Amino acid sequence: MKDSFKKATSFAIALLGILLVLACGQTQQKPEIAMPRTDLGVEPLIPKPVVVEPSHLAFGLSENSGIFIPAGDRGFDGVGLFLGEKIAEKTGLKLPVNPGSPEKGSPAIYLIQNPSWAREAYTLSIGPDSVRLVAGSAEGAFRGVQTLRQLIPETPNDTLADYPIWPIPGGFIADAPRFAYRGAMLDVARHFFSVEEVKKYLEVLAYYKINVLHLHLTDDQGWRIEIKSWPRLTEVGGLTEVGGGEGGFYTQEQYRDLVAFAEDRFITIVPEVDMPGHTNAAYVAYPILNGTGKTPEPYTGTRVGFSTLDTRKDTVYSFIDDVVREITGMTPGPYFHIGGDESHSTKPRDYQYFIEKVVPIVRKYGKIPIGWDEVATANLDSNTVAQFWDNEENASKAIAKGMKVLMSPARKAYLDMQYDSLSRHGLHWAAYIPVDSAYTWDPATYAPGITEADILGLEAPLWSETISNSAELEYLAFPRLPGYAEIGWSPAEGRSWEEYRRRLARQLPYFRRMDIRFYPSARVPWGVADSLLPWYTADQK
Ligand code: TNX
Repeated sequence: MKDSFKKATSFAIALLGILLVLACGQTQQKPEIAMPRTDLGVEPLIPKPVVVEPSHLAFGLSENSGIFIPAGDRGFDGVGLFLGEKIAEKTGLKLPVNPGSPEKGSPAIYLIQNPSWAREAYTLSIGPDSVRLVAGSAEGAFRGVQTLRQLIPETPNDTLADYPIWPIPGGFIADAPRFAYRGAMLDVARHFFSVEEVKKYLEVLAYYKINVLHLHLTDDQGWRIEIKSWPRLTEVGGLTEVGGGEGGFYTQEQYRDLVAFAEDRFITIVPEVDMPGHTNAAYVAYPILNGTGKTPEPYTGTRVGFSTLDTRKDTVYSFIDDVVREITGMTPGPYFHIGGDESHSTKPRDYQYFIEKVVPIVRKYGKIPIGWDEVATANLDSNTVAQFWDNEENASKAIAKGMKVLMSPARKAYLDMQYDSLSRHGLHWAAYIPVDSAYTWDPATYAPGITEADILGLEAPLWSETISNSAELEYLAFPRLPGYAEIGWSPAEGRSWEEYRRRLARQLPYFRRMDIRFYPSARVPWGVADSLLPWYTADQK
């Protein structure tokens, strides 16, 4: 028995040897490196790709690798350089981008365009000799690059050769998003966030294939964007914030810089100027805009619904025209957000009149208007988007008008909701949203009457009444944000919290590398001692 087993094994080894020699004979160029067996099927990719077929082989990323991009396509150039930068940040490898034609047999990453494909679709074929990323556009290639980044091991294998090799699990991935609009929103009005803080957020959004950042630029407590024709908006309106801090604002130059940084990551910035309510800071700067009849005073509390523009004054509409003109002039994306929420101090007929006057202004500057769901109470046509946050009746009205709906139900998608009653930051007027609750819902089944075909996408808003810096932002956004990214990108079928939470736990090295001070929810199996997690205090257990 033992003997025959031995015989069989030595026969198998000999056969393997022969096969190996044959295989070497085919490529011939380099000494064969025995790569470890891999499993692409268990990699912690977020969002989960549509198709993943493991080959169990590996691509050895090393100093010998190069990145090749199609000639003459500036978009692909940028994506190739971005990939090179990110590989350098993670591994220290400085790979040449387009170093002439690849040497036969040297391992290379190819970005390849197939213009007949959908814009964000891509495939990744990872084999022993090459990684081939095929995409319909530079944008699709950029999404695929995020998948590739996530597949690079945190640490190299130093035993395979006399230089470090990062084995990338082999196989095939085919992927495309479920929704065209996968957004996050940041309220920079209640508390101001600097350009650097917003860029840090954008960097992580891109990693999870989120493609929109909606900036809530104005509110009762502060006006955050320079408008050259109305300079007091920032000179006066920019100086306040919740809690009495010093506020702040973006100069137009800084705003353009943010937009360009986002554009490099194929993220669209959607600027919001909230009106006719949420406008106290605007009319503290220019009292002529005030529609309340009360003397304007700066406001640094957190109440809502007390302010309104004067909807019957021509000056108000020339003001809005100037604001929309200046901001859309810096906005390459297709949308402009007009707010429209919680205008409790505006009479309903004035509110409707106002929305119906502002929508054409936005259109005049070539943008698609978006408004919070209340805007659906006005007479609008199908070219305006309603952002559902609270009121299902408003959403139904929007759908009846043929408008698309952007899904941000507060009870599931509000990043400013506390995880539980012990959370350090956040509110809980809509719900407590623990990490699993944020993940286990679907935009197309959330409310009766809102179906997949009505939905433009989803967005996770982060209101900033209770947060004022990156650390606090990250406490609320992470680890919930990757879940919204997955809901927006991946198919709904087969989604499971049990499976997802394991992939989420494995984002830990990335969170650490990015210095993301996430909330270490006990519902996620982080796999390290609690004391090694950020924000850990014994009372949180
Ligand atoms: C509701 S959601 C608001 C915001 C607040 C937020 C706090 C929406 C359109 N309006 O003004 O910041 O709740 O969670």
